[in-house]
Amino acid sequence: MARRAALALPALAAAAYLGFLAAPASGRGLTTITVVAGKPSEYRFTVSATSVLTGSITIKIVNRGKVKHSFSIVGETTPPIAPGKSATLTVAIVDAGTYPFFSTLKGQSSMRGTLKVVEPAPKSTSSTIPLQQGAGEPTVAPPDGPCANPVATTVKVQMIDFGFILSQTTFPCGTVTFQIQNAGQAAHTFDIQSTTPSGIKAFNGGKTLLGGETDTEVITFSRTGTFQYQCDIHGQEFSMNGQVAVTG
Ligand SMILES: [Cu+2]
Repeated sequence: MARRAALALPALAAAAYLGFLAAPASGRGLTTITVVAGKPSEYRFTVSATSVLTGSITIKIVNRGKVKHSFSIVGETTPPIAPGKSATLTVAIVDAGTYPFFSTLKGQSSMRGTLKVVEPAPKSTSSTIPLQQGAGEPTVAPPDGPCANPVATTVKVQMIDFGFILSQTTFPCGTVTFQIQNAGQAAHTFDIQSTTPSGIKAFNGGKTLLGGETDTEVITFSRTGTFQYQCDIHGQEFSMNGQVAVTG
């Protein structure tokens, strides 16, 4: 099987990601407001919020006056509410705008107002971190051999849900500083192989980074060759892995 490109999103992973984004944030679009009728003025409404968010809006109307009042908005109307009693209306308003409300009872046409409904502000997430240009897969496969001429290199690594973007996937042997940033929302690790003192390739482990977090990891490549990297959490299931070429 051909190795997946670093940016490829497996269908399963993509679906899970979209599902996560579609889930509403807590409290968003679910609003409860209170309307007082009859107090401080018998033929006025007092509303607890001047503007609310689009979505499901629950309105509790409390009659603190001395006569019955009703409350009507977007075609939904309470029954007449006796003094001291309350009623609740739940309405769905999907478009931002200014919506009139009023009492429908005889002689109460002055008892009216408007409710301003606004769109929620866009939720800022770590996924808005600009993605850098990716290097793709290495085009060379250096043989396993000693490092004759060590060079210090810096490689930028971005984690996304679910893959890696490396600023370069081919670099010289020597000390490599990986500047790692999790640009996704899920937690990830960047775990890359190098050659151990006993001469075998082994993973170095990687710090778990939450969405938006960064870390710097310094790895010394004492031999040339190809080396694997992976997310220890999603490496197998979501093919969140790849390889680098370390040249002499
Ligand atoms: Cu991961």
